Amino acid sequence: MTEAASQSQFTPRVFSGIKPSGGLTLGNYLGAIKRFVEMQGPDFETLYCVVDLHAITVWQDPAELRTATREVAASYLASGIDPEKSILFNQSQVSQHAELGWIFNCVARVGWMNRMTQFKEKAGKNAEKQSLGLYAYPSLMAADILLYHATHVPVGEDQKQHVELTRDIAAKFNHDYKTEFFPLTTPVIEGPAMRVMNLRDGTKKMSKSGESDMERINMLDDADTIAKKFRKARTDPEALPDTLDGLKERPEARNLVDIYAALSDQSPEAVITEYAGAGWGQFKPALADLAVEKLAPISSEMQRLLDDPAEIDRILARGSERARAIAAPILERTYEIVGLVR
Ligand code: AQP
Repeated sequence: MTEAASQSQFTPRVFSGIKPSGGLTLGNYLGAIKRFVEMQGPDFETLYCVVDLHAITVWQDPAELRTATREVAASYLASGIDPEKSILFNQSQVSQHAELGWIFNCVARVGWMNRMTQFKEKAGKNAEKQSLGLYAYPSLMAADILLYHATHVPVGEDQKQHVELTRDIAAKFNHDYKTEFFPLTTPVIEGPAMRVMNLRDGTKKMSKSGESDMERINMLDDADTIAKKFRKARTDPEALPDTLDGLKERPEARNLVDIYAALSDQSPEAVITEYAGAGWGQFKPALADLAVEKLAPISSEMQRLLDDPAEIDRILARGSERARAIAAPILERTYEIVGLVR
C-alpha cells in the first residue's frame, strides 16, 4: 500500500494538542498554536485538544492542573481557534483516547520506546524513577491522533519523532490485522519557529517546565517582563551579519532572528537583510516591541476568558461531545478488528 493510497481514503483532518503542564511559552505559540489557527479553514476538519492525560505523566498539583487546562483552552480561543469551526476539547473527557492508547501499548515495541529522545531527555539519569506513563507517552499520543484518523498533525520539531512512531504503530497495526484501517499521518513541521530555543542557552529548546523563568517568554508575560527577558537574553558581541550563513555558529543569535521572523510572518533571510549590521542594542528592543505587539492582545483576551472559567468548561464539554462522536465508532471498529467481543 502506498502512502498516497492510504491517505486518499481518509477525510483531510488535523489533530494536535498541548499539555497543560505549566504556563504556555512563545515556543508553544509559534511552534503550535499560531499554526493551528492557520490550518483552520475549508481544507481540513480541525481538532485541537488540551492533552491533560499527558500532563500527569509528571507530577501536577490538581488545582494547578485545572488552571493550566483552562489556560491552554483560553490560549487557543484568544489566538483565533473558533470553537464552531474547530473541535476544541480536553483529552480526559473523551475516554476513547486512553482505551486506544492501551491497544497501541500492545502494538508498539519496547525497542521503539527505548529510542524516544524526549523520554531520555526528560528522564535524564533518573529513568528508573519516572512514571510508566512518561515512558508510554508516545503510544498515547499515537492514539490521540489515530482515534480521529487524522491525516495531518502540526507540531514543533521536538515532536517529529513521536509522529513518526505514530506512523510505525499505524503501519504495524494495519499489517498485523491485514487491514488499511489507520492512516499514515503526515507531520506538518514548517516555518522559522519549528524549534524556538531557550533564551539563556541557544542549544536547548524553550520549555514550559525549564528551570528558570528568564529562559522563556510566557504568553501571559506583561510588556516590561518581555522587554527585560529579551534584553537579558544571551547573545554574543558581534553585530548581525548580512546573510544567514553568518549565524551558523551563533545559535542564540539565530534563535532571536527566527523568533522575529515567525512573529512578523517573514523569512529569516528577510529579517537579516533588514537588520544587517545592526547591534543587539537595536535588534533586541525591536524584537521586544514586536513580541509585545503580537502577544499583548492575545494575553489580554486570555485574561478576559479566564475570568469566566465556567464558560471555558462549557466550550470544552461541548467540544468533547463532538470529539466523542468521531472517536467512538473508530474505537468500536478497532475493537472488532482486534477480536474483542462487544
Ligand atoms: N520551543 C518550542 N519551539 C517550537 N514548538 C514547540 N512546542 C513546544 N515547545 C516548542 C510545540 O508545542 C506543542 C505542544 O507541546 P506540549 O506542551 O504538548 O509538549 P512539549 O513539546 O514537551 O512542550 P514543553 O513546553 O517543552 O512542555 P514541558 O516543559 O512541560 O515538557 C507541540 O507541538 C510542540 O512541538
